[in-house]
Amino acid sequence: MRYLTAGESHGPKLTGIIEGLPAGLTLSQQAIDRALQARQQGPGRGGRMKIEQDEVVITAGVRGEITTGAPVALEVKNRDWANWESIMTPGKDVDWESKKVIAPRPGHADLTGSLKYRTEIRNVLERASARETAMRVAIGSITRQLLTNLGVQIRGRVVSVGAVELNWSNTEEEWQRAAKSEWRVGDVEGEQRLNEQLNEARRLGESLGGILEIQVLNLPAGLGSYVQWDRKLDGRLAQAVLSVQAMKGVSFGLGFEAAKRFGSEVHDPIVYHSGEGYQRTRNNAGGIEGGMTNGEPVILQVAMKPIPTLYHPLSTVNLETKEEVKASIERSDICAVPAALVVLEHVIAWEIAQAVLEKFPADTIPELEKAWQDYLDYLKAQ
Ligand code: EPS
Repeated sequence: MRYLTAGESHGPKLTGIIEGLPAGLTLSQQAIDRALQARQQGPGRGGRMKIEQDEVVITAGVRGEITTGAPVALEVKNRDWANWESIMTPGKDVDWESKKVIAPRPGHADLTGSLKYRTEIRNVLERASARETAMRVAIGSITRQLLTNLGVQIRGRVVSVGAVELNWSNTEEEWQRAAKSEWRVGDVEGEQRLNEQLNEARRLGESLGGILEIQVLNLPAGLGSYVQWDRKLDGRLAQAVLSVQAMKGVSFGLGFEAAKRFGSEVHDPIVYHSGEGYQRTRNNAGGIEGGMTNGEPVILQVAMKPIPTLYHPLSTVNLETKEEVKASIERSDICAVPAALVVLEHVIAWEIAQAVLEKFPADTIPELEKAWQDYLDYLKAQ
């Protein structure tokens, strides 16, 4: 499978095309819309999210609710475009002046993008914007539905925001709380500290990043491969995750902590249970060894930097006069960590589905389901 997205933050719409989806997948448009709405939530979001009410329009590759095997085309409209029509309309004479940006924001694509494409900053930030992640959630939601049918579950939680670490002991109850919490955390008292920190950031004109955890459950051993560098699943997941705006680091399982311990404290002993096959006594590897799933949950932690637009801006240079000025202030979120969790769950769903379809190439869902089930039976019978 492959996909492409197009669209500017304040242009008419976002567009996506997926190629290679098997025929016969029953798609719930409501499930896509629920994912889109989840991405818009969370404390710390800015004024834009009061304007948008993201909904997907499927325009190709699906008949009724069933994929046909043809490319699937998707659209998500930008409601805010109504306020930008004179500035952001393709194929028409537009107003180039009133939303021109001449003070690049440190931490953003602004300066380097404008140098590279010899264009003004507006054109750079419109495409670099995290608005694009709405389409990636819609695309990922389709592959998530494919995975759900196979029994694969993806879940996420916020580990920390700024300097606030949340309590966590990995119980089912905490996971349920995290799924419902607006901060996506399992620690009720922690939410209070998060709100206080957010208010402080708002008062100071600051922004906040955080650490997020995503788990993928019920995957069989053997997705991905060790035989060539670009087939290693951890490498592919890392690329997908780091391609999301503001993501700066990724680790698997024990992560960087593994580098500080003896090998015997890091690697996961293998056991055998008749009728169930091989298992591990713990999961420090985060479910991936040799670039392949090993049958344990795949566990990633991802670091998100604070959003670069600051209401109390850093110094920069006016591109026209070359004088030192304060960076431009675009309307912005203060903290988008819970929203980013939704995005990460969905880009991960895409990569996992990709690995599934590489191991079980299939033109149709029944063929995929049969190959999947046969393989699960084979693993259990070992
Ligand atoms: C973004 C800036 C803000 C965010 C936007 C990402 O948009 P605006 O400049 O219109 O206020 O709201 O995020 C979204 C629009 C979205 O859907 O997530 C940026 O510069 O990346």
